[in-house]
Amino acid sequence: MTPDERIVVAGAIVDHERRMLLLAQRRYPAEVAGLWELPGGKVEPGENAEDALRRELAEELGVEVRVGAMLTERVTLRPGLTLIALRAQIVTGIPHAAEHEALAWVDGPTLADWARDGALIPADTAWVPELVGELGRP
Ligand code: DCP
Repeated sequence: MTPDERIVVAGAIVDHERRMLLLAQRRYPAEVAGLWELPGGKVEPGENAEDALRRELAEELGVEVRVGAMLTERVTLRPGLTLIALRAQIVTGIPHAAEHEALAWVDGPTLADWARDGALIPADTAWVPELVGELGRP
């Protein structure tokens, strides 16, 4: 990884039963406005991915999260910008859309449907098989 490599970290936030995943609907830019994503944002210099995710989710959703393990897929958004996802669960707060158009909790079959119907940000479809396989597992 070069020094100017930037990471975008997204949160795969699941409920306490690990049955539902939280998706957030983007407002901007125009190419992806209206599409759904795992909420997150860029890791700032001097920050690690876990801290960046906690900061972004506090800003965007108003929640405090416990951060878990990384999902397998890493996506190159463009040269020098890589997207990763970390599992997360809400510890404090009820998520609200401070920066997004809307939020939705979806179960595995719904996530698969939305992905098939093109409702997700293209990059985030990389995580769908892994998430669909995990949601609802005891
Ligand atoms: N992105 C993505 N999937 C996600 C989250 C982000 O493909 N689940 C992409 C969209 C953008 C880039 O990552 O191209 C940066 O995301 P954000 O705009 O959400 O992050 P920031 O708000 O930190 O970036 P900026 O400061 O540029 O607005």
